[in-house]
Amino acid sequence: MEKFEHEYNAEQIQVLEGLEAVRKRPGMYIGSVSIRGLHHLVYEIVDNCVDEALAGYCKNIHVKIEPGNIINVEDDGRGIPVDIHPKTGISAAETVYTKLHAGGKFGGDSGYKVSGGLHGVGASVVNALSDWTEVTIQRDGGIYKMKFERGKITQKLERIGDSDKTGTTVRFLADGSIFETLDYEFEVLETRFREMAFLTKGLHIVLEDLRGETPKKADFCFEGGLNSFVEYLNKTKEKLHDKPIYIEKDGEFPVEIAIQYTTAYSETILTFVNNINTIEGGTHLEGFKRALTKVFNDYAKSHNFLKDKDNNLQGDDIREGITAVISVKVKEPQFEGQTKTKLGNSEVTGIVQSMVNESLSTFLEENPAVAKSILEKCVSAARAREAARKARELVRRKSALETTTLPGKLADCSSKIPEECEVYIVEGDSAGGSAKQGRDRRFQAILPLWGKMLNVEKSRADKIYGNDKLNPVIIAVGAGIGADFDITKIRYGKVIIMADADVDGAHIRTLLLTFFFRYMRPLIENGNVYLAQPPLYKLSKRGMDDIYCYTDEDLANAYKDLEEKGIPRDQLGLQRYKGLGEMNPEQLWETTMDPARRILIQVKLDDAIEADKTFSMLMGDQVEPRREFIEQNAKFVKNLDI
Ligand code: 0RA
Repeated sequence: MEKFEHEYNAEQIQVLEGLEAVRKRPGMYIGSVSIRGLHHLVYEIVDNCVDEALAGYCKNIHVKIEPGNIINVEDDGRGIPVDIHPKTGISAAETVYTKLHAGGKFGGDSGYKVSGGLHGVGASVVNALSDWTEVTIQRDGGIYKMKFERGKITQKLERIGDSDKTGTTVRFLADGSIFETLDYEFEVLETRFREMAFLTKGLHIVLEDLRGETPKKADFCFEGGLNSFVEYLNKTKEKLHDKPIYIEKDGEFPVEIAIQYTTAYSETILTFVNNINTIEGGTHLEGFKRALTKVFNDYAKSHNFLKDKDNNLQGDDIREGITAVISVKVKEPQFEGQTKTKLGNSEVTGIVQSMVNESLSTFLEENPAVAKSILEKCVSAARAREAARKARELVRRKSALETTTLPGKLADCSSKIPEECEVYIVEGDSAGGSAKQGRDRRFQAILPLWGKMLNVEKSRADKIYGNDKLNPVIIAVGAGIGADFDITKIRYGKVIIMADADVDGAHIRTLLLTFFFRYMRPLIENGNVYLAQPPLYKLSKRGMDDIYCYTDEDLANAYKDLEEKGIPRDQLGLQRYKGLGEMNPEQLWETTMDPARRILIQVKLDDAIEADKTFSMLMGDQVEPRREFIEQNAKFVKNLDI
């Protein structure tokens, strides 16, 4: 919005070409045309409203999903300027919706969007990818309206009435010929808006879904900002101190941090740059970690928490059980890394570091009781780390002696090409036996597990190394665990969990997924983890091929199909499978293992934040939230869990 004194005629031509380019290669601008890209359109529009809120002018954002998947976003900001450039006749508002700002958000290394200051960056992209867009602006005593189709103006901005309010309303229908689906997922938008509301203290965001018979509504406003975020993440965890530690400073750039320790063994640190989740971390996280390590070590030494003064606490010890959210606003962020979600600006490290150094050491001096409970936990984490190191060395030495011995129970496949190999992790000896006989041994390996699996959510790393249930899994996968995990070393392209479709099966599935999530997360992120889907029913009749049904719905459909072919229900034998063990090797192959016929569910990590919460809740100490979750998701849990 800064300059409107360009050569407009030339500019205009460029505008059209620009939006054509967006329609030709939408992925460059919004990542993909899947549901993810679709949701991105809404985020682009809402981001502009959040910018207006950050500038101090907008308090409320109201997002509606209307019937027909029309999105309506209304804010009470100043309203996009409506003044018209005298030479060109083009309004500022029209320019915002038709001018493609330099570079695409996902396009190469230039032009990454800087939220918090630069208005209207994505609006033209949304416009270009929409069947139609309507913009209504209230400002300067009037109501103004303009319309577009597929990015081209069809109704110039005109004053249609009077208003003493200010604000902007955008309504659009995404282009069905571009997107794979137009079906917005309420829960996905809800999660993102909750996050946005946490990140912008006091901003009120309402999301309404008016598509179904019963409308849905989510309403977010957090006066506590990041403190509220951390409390939300820790809802089902045991806290070491009541209130989060809060750091907020506007130095060279704004930094906001909230920290709360729990009794958990995992660490959850979320980082944001200009409200964008930097999943791969970067210099802000680096600065935070350095300060944390230094401040706690200094405090431990000066207050005699360490027996051996030369023995420092390590970063990992100090981060055990931590939940923290870090939010920085940087003018020209450099994003690096595989998914361009790692902050690269080197000046950020030192600034965050000195800020945290100062605030945190003051906090500890002023709150000795909190300092004590955190440090006691750090010290016991350090002891456990030492024990873990010994356990690990023992494992290493053993395996060095026995030269890469694979677990005795593992029936390996003959191929050694990871991309084509799969390992089935199977619960129980009898199912394991059938799987071994039924498999295609060229590329399918079987690893049977039995007995009680370790709950990693309640165990420290020292219990995990050398654990007789997990060790075979670690060695079979072959890529190490934790910080040592190396995805390039995996021995199988597919790691498939095969468990019964009952409560015990769900339990073992959850335990294994928790383990993969906490100790081999790249395996999930890379899409290597799958759940096998054994059938629930078999329908049979003499002279007819058996029909396997994987859900109750499948069964109902099969009955209907057969009835239409003149085969009534009472002539059919129905077998209900209670467990994998009831199937013979051949059946197991046909229904659950044959790549041509089986159903595999790929475990995805769309939202690591929510997954983290779910795992700590499902596998953690508190019973009540778990019971609630299972009641609310009874069907979900029964069929699939997580
Ligand atoms: C630039 C200047 C001004 C408002 C905005 C942008 C603005 C953009 C959007 C996009 C969605 N909602 C918005 N609200 C405001 C106002 C400049 C002024 O009044 O002086």
